[in-house]
Amino acid sequence: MNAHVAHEWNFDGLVGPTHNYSGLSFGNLASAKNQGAIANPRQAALQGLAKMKALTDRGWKQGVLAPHARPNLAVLRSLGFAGDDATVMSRAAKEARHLFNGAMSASAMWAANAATVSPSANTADGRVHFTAANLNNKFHRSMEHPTTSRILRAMFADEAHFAHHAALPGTPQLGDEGAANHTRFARRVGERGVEFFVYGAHGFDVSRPAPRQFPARQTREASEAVARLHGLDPAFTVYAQQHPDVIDAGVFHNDVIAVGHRELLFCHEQAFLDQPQVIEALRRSFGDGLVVISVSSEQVSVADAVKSYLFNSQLLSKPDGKMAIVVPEECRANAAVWRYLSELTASHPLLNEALVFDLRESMMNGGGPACLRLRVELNATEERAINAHVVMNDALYARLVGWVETHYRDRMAEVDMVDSQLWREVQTALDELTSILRLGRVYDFQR
Ligand code: SUG
Repeated sequence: MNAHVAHEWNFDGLVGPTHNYSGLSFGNLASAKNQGAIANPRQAALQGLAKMKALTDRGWKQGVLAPHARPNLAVLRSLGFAGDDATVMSRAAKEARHLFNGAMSASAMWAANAATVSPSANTADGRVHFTAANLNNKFHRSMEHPTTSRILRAMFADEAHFAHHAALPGTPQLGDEGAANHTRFARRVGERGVEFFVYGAHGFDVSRPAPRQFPARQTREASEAVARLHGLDPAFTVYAQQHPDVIDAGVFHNDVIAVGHRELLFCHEQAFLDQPQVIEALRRSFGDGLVVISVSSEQVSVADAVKSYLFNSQLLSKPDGKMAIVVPEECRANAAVWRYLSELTASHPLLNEALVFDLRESMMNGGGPACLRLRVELNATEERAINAHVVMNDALYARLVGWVETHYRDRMAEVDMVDSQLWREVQTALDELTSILRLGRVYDFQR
């Protein structure tokens, strides 16, 4: 057996039954714009599953990351709402709507924010390392990491191969948003390569450049802590700051403006502060052969990039070594973006195919194809050590579609959320899901 035969796996967040539009993410333009819109959780989950199935059918390695239980009654109780479950929910909804909506959010679907993952080829102890993201910039996301950690441990349980780190301390100075601000470059999947950490601001030195209008969710200090925890070699670790102006233009995570895979960096020319130096640092660390596609503002404006999510795409290796790019329908609907992408894939020697998916329900909350997935590079030995029940295949797809159709509603407006019947539905659904995916007891209500 050759341990170097490795694959990039994508574990996609399965959209949870309370998916809704509450406008919770200041700085995320889609979330603000669609506040109060009526969501369709069933459709959202089926759209995500359709992407997973289509990529599986093309031969890419795909798994499923379970949703979280909502409302998060434990969080509401910790904030002083007492009584039975129904009373906690109705009091919170009446007295502190923002807390109630936060406790209802299905935001764990955006798996790119679940954790930062370093493959064994890069880590000092030769294990795959996971650090759950503290997501402390937003109340509704800050409550994800305890459950995320339990789910990741239930999927990657073998301590001989997998190391799990708790989220960093929950202060904005150590704000960590996980893989959405992290990319790995390597000549081949599974080989030692460069880890690229992108932060929005310095957490402690406020004299450094920072966005003015919207928050920088990730700090340099958080990125450095994750690199230390994972035992990364500084010679193969590069840090870069997001351009503060693009954060103010709605680029709340780096994966809204840049994506990388193997030897390719695909980004907007305004993605990083001091972009030429950033690319130079990457070339120095990577060595020869790094390919950079830097898209100019004339080709695609930052505003169009944010609207279409061109860079919130997945780059996937094909058997012949070329790559496909997975983009949302919004790219096809944007004339400038579609023209650019069609010309790129018709002429580029490496990136030669675009795959388009309807992810509208997630997109309306600012979550594109790349937000929905967590990448984990696994060699053959590690692949055999994962929980096989989370691996996408025809049978699991059919089972999960049936599960969604049985348990999910097709409408979620604000009024629909204040309903203790919904809480019971979620519990029933997730109990069943943990047995399908063999996760054990990962939810508070099961413990
Ligand atoms: O954190 N939206 C998410 C979207 C996350 C996208 N992830 C990546 N770019 N990797 C966020 O802003 C909106 C929820 C609401 O408004 O109801 C939300 O949480």
